[in-house]
Amino acid sequence: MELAGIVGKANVGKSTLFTALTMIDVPAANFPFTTTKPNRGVTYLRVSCVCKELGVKDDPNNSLCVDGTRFVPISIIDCPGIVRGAHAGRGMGLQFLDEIRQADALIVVVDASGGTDDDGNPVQPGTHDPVEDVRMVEDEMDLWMAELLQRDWNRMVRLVETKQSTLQAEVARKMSGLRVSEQDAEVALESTGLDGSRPSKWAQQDVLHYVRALRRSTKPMIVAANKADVPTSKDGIRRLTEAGYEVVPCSAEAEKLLRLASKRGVVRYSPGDRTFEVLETAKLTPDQRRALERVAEFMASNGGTGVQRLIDRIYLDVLEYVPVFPVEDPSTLTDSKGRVLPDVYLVKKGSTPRDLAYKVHSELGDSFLYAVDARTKMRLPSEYKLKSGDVVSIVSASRR
Ligand SMILES: Nc1nc2c(ncn2[C@@H]2O[C@H](COP(=O)(O)OP(=O)(O)O)[C@@H](O)[C@H]2O)c(=O)[nH]1
Ligand SMILES: [Mg+2]
Repeated sequence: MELAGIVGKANVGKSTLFTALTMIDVPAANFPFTTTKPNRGVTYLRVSCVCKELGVKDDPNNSLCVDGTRFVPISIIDCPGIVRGAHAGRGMGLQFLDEIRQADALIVVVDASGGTDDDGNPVQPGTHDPVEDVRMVEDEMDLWMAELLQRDWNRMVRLVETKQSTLQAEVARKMSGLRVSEQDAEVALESTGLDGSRPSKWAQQDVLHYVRALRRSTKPMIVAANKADVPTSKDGIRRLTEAGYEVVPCSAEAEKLLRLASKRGVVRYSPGDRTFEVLETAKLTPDQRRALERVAEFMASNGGTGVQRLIDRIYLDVLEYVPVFPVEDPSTLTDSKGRVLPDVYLVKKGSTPRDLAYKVHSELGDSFLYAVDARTKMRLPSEYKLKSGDVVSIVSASRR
């Protein structure tokens, strides 16, 4: 399952966001969730399902379908608050960094209203620049990654310069726990213009420059400009955007309130909706009514609470994942158990049918022969780039 980490300093709303994202109304009993830790949960990416277009009633297995929307489960972690010096073990530093090793991407939560200082203490709104908070997270990660490399630097340099290995192979080996591949290591090297055959000539700054490129491509981030319901957030959101970050203004608190109210049957609201409908006005106290009115006002100006948009943007726009539907039988659109459109897989943009086969199962990848487009029943060329909503059947040598 895909995994996103929620990171940021203390008191910006990480746990509120985590609670909102994981408070789910849909039956989810059949997923092998990693609920062993309290800070791990499951949220959903919402993509449009192909069931309506194809005129079938689906029987989802690895995801859920509600009225033509596929809910693709995404694992999320609420990380401990991060402080400057975390890479050297300050605060809960190393624990934070350990938690995000396996993440595909990071949601960096900031208090866009500028009402929280470096250590998480409340201050006068508008007095703290949220850009600094994103930089802090970036810096701590870069220093941590640089240290990881430098610990073994001399040995790596020797192997590379005696041509027993390459820098990208050594970096990938050293950082495989962070899901850094040899190709990632090579792309980062090219983007910096550093000489990978002479790492002994690299200065400390070069190492930092290199890991920054590596971090950007292997742990891309989106900024949750949280507390966007507070008026002073306008300025913070502008600063974050001007600094070049992918920014999604949001209110975790509003989303949490709506998901709770929806659970209790007070409102009709589905995550990602731009508005909600009050169902039981009579049951509300004046305070609750006012709270919902404030949420409605905020949503009208923000186009919703922004919380679901975070997940959609990070997976579909930042990571550029493409949802595809593998089936075993292209005529019935079923798997071996007869389930119609059982699964949706997220593949990276540019993936081929063989890449999909590997994602389903490494053996299926190894024995891959070709794939068939279930809509046209035509064989797909081997270099075909999968598109969103493709329904494909993989034909392998091992299949009878
Ligand atoms: N106004 C506003 N306050 C929020 C929002 N999200 C969280 N908060 C408040 O910010 C404080 C810190 O929230 P919490 O989730 O515990 O932050 P964490 O330390 O980052 O996990 C709490 O008082 C929350 O009620 C939001 O979207 N808007
Ligand atoms: Mg927290």
